[in-house]
Amino acid sequence: MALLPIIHVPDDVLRKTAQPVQEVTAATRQLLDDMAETMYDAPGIGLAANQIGALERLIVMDCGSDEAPELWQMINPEIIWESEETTKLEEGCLSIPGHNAEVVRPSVVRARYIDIDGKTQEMEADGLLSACIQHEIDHLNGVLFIDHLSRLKKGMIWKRVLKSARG
Ligand code: K1U
Ligand code: ZN
Repeated sequence: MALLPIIHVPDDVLRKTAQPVQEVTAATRQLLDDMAETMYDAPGIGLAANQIGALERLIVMDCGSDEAPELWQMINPEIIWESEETTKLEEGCLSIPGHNAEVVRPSVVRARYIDIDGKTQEMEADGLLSACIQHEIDHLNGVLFIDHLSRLKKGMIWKRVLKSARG
């Protein structure tokens, strides 16, 4: 297992589209394990491959508790259904540290993905897990949570981000 450096905005890799994984190999499983270790160490509840500079469609999530962890490791995840009902939830991002904001997203989603054994699976998520899987799949498409905010709110965060990036 290895800890991987997490990439921060305004790095271009966070705006790139990750490519589908063609074959689940030992290297895929190793990368997912390294991503899980990196997510737990951060600490965070999710991590997408773009955030560690790998443009492959891989995500990890754990919205469980310390007593009952619930690790998800997904290959080529996609949303196949989303509810019309929406929920506003506060989000953070390990690639935009120190800037949280409320984001409105579909309350419930159904996702299809490939598991670490190469099997196609489906799952349904609500609450924090729903926001998290949508946030992580956004990363794979080069989308950040601030893109869901008003121009005013996004502009305020972006100004502060660029100021701290300049040092
Ligand atoms: O993808 C990421 O940047 C990870 C991000 C995921 C996320 C958080 C909140 C809503 C949707 C998606 C994070 O994990 S930010 C850190 C965080 O949420 C957290 C940190 C410590 C304890 C509990 C949560
Ligand atoms: Zn993020």
